[in-house]
Amino acid sequence: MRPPGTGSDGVGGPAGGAADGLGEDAAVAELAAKVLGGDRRALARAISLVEDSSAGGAALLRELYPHTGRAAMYGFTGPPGAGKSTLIGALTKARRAAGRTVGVLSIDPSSPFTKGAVLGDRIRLSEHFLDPGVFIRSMANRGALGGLSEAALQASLVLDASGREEIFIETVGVGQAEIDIIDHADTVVLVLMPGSGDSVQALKAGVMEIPDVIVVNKADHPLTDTLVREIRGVLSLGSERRDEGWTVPILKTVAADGSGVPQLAEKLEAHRAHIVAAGQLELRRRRNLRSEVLALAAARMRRQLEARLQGDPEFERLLDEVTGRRLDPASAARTLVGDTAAPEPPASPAAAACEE
Ligand SMILES: Nc1nc2c(ncn2[C@@H]2O[C@H](COP(=O)(O)OP(=O)(O)OP(=O)(O)O)[C@@H](O)[C@H]2O)c(=O)[nH]1
Ligand SMILES: [Mg+2]
Repeated sequence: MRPPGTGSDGVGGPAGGAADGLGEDAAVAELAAKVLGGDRRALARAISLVEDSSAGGAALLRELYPHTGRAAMYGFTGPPGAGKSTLIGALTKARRAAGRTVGVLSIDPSSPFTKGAVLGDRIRLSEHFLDPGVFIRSMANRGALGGLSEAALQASLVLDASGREEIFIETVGVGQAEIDIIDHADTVVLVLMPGSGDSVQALKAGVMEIPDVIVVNKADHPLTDTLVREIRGVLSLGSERRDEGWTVPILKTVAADGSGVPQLAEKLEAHRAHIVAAGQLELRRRRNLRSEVLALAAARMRRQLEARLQGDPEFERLLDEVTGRRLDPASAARTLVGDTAAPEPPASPAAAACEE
């Protein structure tokens, strides 16, 4: 199987190319129609296209975007090997039994495709590969426009537009890159496992503000209750929750045999019901879309700036000043932005408040 996202599958053309050809527009419209109709092959092509951040991908998202916002998005993160894929496999089974369609995006920000995680996911989720109600896609780090978290969000939007009712997004690790990816989900699940020093370090690193639900998987391990106690201890330190009125539950599961999975499925539904009822879902999505728009705008501005400065003698002279230690980098940047962009607007209290 070829790595997802390589090649544009006949639609779109090279990255950065124009999508203004009549034929190309028609191809994008046709692909969009197929995606909206739930066609699996079209879905695979569409995700490749948006991953490649080609002009065709952008045009496709323009068509699909009005049809998004319906799927329930669940993000799973946690240290390598905690059992995220096995859990998602078990939840997928449960949701299929309930008649829901599922999309799974498995994202590994830290490694190229050669690592075991993607292969492992394929084995763990293999029982679902032939089910047309389940669509599984793996993505790894790539030089996509705005980075992997944007590519992941866009892929999840394509899944959403295709009518997948539940989307599970898995990412390995608990660093900022993983959090950026998982933050687009409506409900975030942190999966930990007992008996690994890793987990406790992760707790210390301040990840506890992120999850809505905490799972201690591999509850067949003797140190399970120790970990649960540690987590309770950290949670009781009173980290600020982003939703009022929701107590982060700690669930014990044995993903390998399905124990605790029905309870997890219930909690996921309960969390979703809670954020919908409290008006938090809209707020979260607004916050997430805000950072998405900003990230894309920043990436665009950077490209514009780089293009503009390519071979610019003024810029080279400025760099000479910096390398000659006569001008510090921050002052040079200020000179640069002053020369190439509109002056900074006065800070407005409203904008500052949005920054958190
Ligand atoms: N004993 C035990 N093993 C489990 C359990 N759940 C998963 N495993 C095993 O743990 C290993 C890792 O599971 P995965 O589901 O691939 O874990 P993951 O978190 O997706 O791993 P990465 O994607 O590589 O980070 C596999 O060998 C699973 O069979 C469990 O509840 N108990
Ligand atoms: Mg996995």
